Amino acid sequence: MPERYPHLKEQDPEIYALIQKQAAYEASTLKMIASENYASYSVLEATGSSLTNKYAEGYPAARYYEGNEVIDEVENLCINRLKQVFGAEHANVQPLSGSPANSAVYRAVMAGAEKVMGMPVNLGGHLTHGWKVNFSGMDYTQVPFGPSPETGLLDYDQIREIAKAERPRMIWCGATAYPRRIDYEKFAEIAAEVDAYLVADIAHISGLIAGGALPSPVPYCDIVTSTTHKMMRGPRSGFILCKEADRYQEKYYPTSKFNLAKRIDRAVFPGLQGGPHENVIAAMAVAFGEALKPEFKDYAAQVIKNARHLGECLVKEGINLATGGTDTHMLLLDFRKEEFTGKDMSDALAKAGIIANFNMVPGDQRKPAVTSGVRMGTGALTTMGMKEKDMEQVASWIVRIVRAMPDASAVSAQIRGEVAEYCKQFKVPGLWEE
Ligand code: DSN
Repeated sequence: MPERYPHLKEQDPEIYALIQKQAAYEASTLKMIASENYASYSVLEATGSSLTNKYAEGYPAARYYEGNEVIDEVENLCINRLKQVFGAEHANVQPLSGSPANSAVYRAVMAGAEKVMGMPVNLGGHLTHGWKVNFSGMDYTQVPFGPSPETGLLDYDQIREIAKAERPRMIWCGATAYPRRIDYEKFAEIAAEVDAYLVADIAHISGLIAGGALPSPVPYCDIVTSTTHKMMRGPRSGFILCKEADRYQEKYYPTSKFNLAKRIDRAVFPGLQGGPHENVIAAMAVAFGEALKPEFKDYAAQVIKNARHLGECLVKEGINLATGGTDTHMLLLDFRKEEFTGKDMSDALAKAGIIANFNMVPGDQRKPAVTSGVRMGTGALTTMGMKEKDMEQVASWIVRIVRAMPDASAVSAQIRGEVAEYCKQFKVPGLWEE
């Protein structure tokens, strides 16, 4: 492994050694956590740049500190690239990550303890979509919906019925554990029928949308939020896109002088955050620049081809997948019929160097701390350069482990060596390349 970070190595060898240790671990294992990826060296360098030293509370041309002329150029470049990537009217790039972005949405469109319709975490949603132990479930009332326990698919007629009966003020469409396309047009019809704001949380799939491999929610939704470190391959951060005008201004904000875009900006700063992380905003600009290149389209398409092929190989060997397959980067392996749990399986995979996470699957009767499923994704493997034939190799390792359960320790140990050897033929950005 190349020696990096010479100053850090000299001044703080303990942290330096831990960074190198994690890098070595990642370079010899398969990063299959569906929400992770490898950022490019350019993204890493911008994240680690001297822009970290500047306070810039406020927005471009309206800061509360002097000396932000260059910082304004950085943030404007980031905003303009992001708007170009998604064809959005308005963009805010200051949310520190996905949950802060979603918190700002509540502050921008919810007045009190109104109803928010979203998927609970155990049905594939996110903490911030109204889950009971999150602020969004404590301060607001969640109206839950989720995929069918039988098919694993969203049932739009049922979603419409729930929305009409409950009349939520806001509807989240978006998921952390749903491998199929979301029909934003249908959601938009439903939201319009009940005068609800429609918000898409595209954290998992924003890179696939940016690369043109999945349809965009931007034309259909009032607001779209995302993280930037998943399929987008940026730094750990978040953003919010929205329409300038609020179509419900008369109904919900008749006396406000602020349109939707202005309310989003005010919710992020000063509503929830102080100084933005301009080094990270610069790194986001780099990632959005990468997403605008033609090769990013190839990347996004290959991520999905890889996930589909991996799924087909697993199904052929008798492994059940929620919904039977995938349209995205994500697979949900369904072990409801097995004696072993999702956690048993993700532990066995990790011992083999295949790093994924245990996850609830539709119709799961087990508790969230064990689950019956394993969630995995192909974003990082595709960034390493893996293609369909590599997915066949990955599938054969997974199958060997499943066959050896409930005690796969010997098989996992054997595969651990094979995985490490296999990884050597790929360049892992940020770990091995110079
Ligand atoms: N933690 C993310 C995930 O793994 O899906 C969601 O925020």
